[in-house]
Amino acid sequence: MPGGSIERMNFETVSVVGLGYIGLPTAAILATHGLQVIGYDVNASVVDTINRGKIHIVEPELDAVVSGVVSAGRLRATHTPERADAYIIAVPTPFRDEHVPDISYVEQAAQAIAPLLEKNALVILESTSPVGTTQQLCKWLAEARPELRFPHQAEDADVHVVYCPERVLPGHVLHELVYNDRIIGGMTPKCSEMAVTLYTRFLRGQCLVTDPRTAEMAKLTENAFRDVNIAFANELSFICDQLDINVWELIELSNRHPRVKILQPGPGVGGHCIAVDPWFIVHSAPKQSQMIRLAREINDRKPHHVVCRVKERARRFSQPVIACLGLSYKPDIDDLRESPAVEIVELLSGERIGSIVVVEPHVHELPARLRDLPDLEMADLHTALERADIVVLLVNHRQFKNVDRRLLMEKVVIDTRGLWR
Ligand code: SAJ
Repeated sequence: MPGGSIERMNFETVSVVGLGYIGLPTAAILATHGLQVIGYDVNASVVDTINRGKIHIVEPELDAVVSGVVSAGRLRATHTPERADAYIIAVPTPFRDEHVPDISYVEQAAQAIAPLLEKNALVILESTSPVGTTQQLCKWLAEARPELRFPHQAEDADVHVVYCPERVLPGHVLHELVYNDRIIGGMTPKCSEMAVTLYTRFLRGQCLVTDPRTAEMAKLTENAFRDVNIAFANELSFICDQLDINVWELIELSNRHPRVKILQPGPGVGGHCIAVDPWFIVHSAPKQSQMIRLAREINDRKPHHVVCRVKERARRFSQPVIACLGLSYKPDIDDLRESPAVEIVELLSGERIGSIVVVEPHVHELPARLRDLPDLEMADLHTALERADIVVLLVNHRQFKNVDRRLLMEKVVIDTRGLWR
């Protein structure tokens, strides 16, 4: 730890701004560790759901934890921001057209909490953010509260500001929140010390202290690293299709080398993180980010490649039934954000090759993007397979793994995940 003695702040109340995939589990974990947590969200139905002890997202075991802390009176959700000792901002940071980062939700969060800030308050930004966002956050807060000193203005600031990225894997959030190491990018050593004090209330991993710009870049780097590695696997799949080689076998064999660990090709890269965050690096340093940009482009090309393969294989049919298995962006979750499977179904529908039957065991209805498309409906797995001429496996859900292989006989099978090889 840089800096002098650790001032043991006695945090009693924490306000979590944004109760989504990161904010809600974080609020719940803090509440189970003796803190009084106020969750603030602009979405009224989210607030109502949480106050009833329920959750609006799918994440293993989160429902039980939220129900417990709400009924114990340790977590409460609200539409209006309330005063606390510490504020954790976990709002979305999407991009606009041309992959320009949109940090307007961070700005709105700053405006919401600024009037409540008191001397010695701690403000933590957890949202994945372009480099420089934490400094910008300090400026927004300082503009709103000119009578307080902020850490970009003075080392001995009144309000302490830290960037501390979330790095948890959807589907394993409650475990990773506690056991992952945490990067702490304080604007000053004192800011970091305070954040370490708060996180060690529940953290079993280590706190790794740095400055906010390095912390912001570290988060982006982790996801860009994974994106580049998936792009390598996806590029191999293009090459193997061309050379008529089984890419799954190829990767399995290559990975038997002690220093080779190739990831898996798929229908493309989805989710709200890996398909988005590398663009924040490209936007900040476009000339220097050539491989990161190319990886994004390769991964974005994959859904089109899958559609071309379906078109080729569909030529021998007139009006085939195409079963598309899975819509979520990865297995065993309900999250459809940036999902390549949704994009593939939409593109296939636009090709008017035949009729499409979608199977997605984790959602009850088609997403808005697909709802009104012609010749497209949802069905259960068995019905879809019975009716299909062409089966396109898009997500390696557990339910699809042990499908009765007799139902696949005499059908064209395009397995984008290597699940049935
Ligand atoms: N994918 C492949 N091949 C692979 C691995 C993944 O095609 O070998 C695809 C998945 O199918 C999915 C996409 O990549 O469409 C992303 O899935 P993922 O499991 O790699 O990652 P996310 O987006 O669920 O979570 C990532 C994690 N980052 C890293 O592993 C570096 C997580 O730790 C982050 O906290 C999260 O992004 C985030 O919030 O940023």
